[in-house]
Amino acid sequence: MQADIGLVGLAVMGENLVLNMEEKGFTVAVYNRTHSVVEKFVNGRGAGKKIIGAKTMADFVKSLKKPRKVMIMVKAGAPVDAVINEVLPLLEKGDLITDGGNSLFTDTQRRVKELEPKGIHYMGSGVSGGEEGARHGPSIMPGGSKEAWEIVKPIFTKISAQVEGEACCRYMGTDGAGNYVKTIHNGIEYGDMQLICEAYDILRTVLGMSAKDMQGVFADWNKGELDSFLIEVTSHVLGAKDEKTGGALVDMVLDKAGQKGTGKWTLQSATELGVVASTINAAVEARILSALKDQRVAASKILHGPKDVKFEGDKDTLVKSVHDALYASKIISYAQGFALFGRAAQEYGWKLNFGDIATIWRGGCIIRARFLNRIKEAYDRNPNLENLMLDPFFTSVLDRAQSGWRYAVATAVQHGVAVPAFGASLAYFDSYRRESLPTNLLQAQRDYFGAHTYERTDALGTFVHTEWPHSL
Ligand code: NBP
Repeated sequence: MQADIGLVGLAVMGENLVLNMEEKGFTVAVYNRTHSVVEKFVNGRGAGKKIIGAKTMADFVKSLKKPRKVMIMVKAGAPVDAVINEVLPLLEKGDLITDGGNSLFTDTQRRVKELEPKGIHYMGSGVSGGEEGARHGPSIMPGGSKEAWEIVKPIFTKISAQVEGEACCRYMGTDGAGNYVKTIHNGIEYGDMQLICEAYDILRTVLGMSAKDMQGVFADWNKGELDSFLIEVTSHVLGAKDEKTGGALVDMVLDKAGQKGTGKWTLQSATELGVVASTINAAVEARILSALKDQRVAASKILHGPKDVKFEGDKDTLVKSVHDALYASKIISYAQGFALFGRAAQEYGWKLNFGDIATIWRGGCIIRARFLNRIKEAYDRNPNLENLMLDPFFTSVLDRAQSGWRYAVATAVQHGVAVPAFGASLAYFDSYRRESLPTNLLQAQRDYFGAHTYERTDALGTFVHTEWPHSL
């Protein structure tokens, strides 16, 4: 028996991807640094299936059909290089390695540069959807040469999620493009989750709603334009009971989160490329602040919020406004993410197809949502759209949602509820849509203390310096 593809790294993602591939008709060879993991898998979940468990890397490579296709599914960073170094001497020209982990796109660019001259195809193929997605159909974002893509295309398009007859896997672009798209996907995921948490916080803190009440609200929202995996997850989480106390399980979960590579990488890239990613930034910072639990507990006894505020408005109106704030902020977050794609494509010479990106995120991945169809349609209408907010559909949604959005943010602020992602999104909208910003004063200040010069509004392109009065 010869394998159609081999996979190295049998942790959560690897194991489930192998079962998915096997179920879709492929024979899969598997290898893992710790061999007992292979034995456990082939004798357990993989038993009786077209799966070849290899004891050594040499046996693993020997079991692969040519051109050999090796998928690496190990921890990102040095482990990926370790696997490449081990497998490389055993491969021949024309063989292919694809890394399915959350690798930094510049690592993939470096690996492509090292391996392609040796005649080995190298791809970075981001995989989203967690355990469930890997097992039954993830969203896959492959990057590398077109030739390499053609080699893995039949397998990847078959194992990925399918939405309306279309595979949630399309070629993203050369070298690190696939990993880059996956990184921004994860950044957007951070944003989506934080926005939902802010909606939840307004409902529970300002309106005093219970988890059970909110479960109904989120379930309801999931039937409309917010229909998405994460809203559904939220309603399920809010509905879960704690067996120990009999109350809502979510109320027993510690409010402390970490943040890993991809959120940070999204922000680093945005800063480097000079693109605003304020919604994602707010989400990452919210996690950083959440991690300061001890400081927050101590501060809660010293720093006080607004006193004697009681919500006296209409409850349904606020719930509806929070919905609108969530939807509008989500549009802003995606507008920023896609603007980042636009700049990155220019910078790295990728031909990113924005409609394709929205298409392959519609299924399999964590941010899957009905709303992605609207993004796809926007880029179908205008592939050169400068900012998603300018598409007529999104312009009209923002128009419609903005009064509720402002009301929700203002109410949260009045009640001392932090809404960093709602607020950052609204500030982006209000800055982007204004012909005139207060930056005229900023430029004048800079010229005052540093003779930086400034451009006059009545003589564009001419930079002048003024000896500003030092006393009046
Ligand atoms: P982990 O990220 O936990 O990695 C565990 C695997 O890496 C094991 O097979 C382990 O082998 C192997 N490994 C390590 Br650690 N160091 C190694 C080395 N120096 N040489 C060879 N193998 C090494 O697994 P995962 O959670 O399945 O994720 C795999 C990739 O997919 C990661 O990049 C992750 O960020 C990404 N991803 C994960 C998810 C998710 O939901 N978990 C979702 C999407 C993407 P061992 O058994 O010998 O220790």
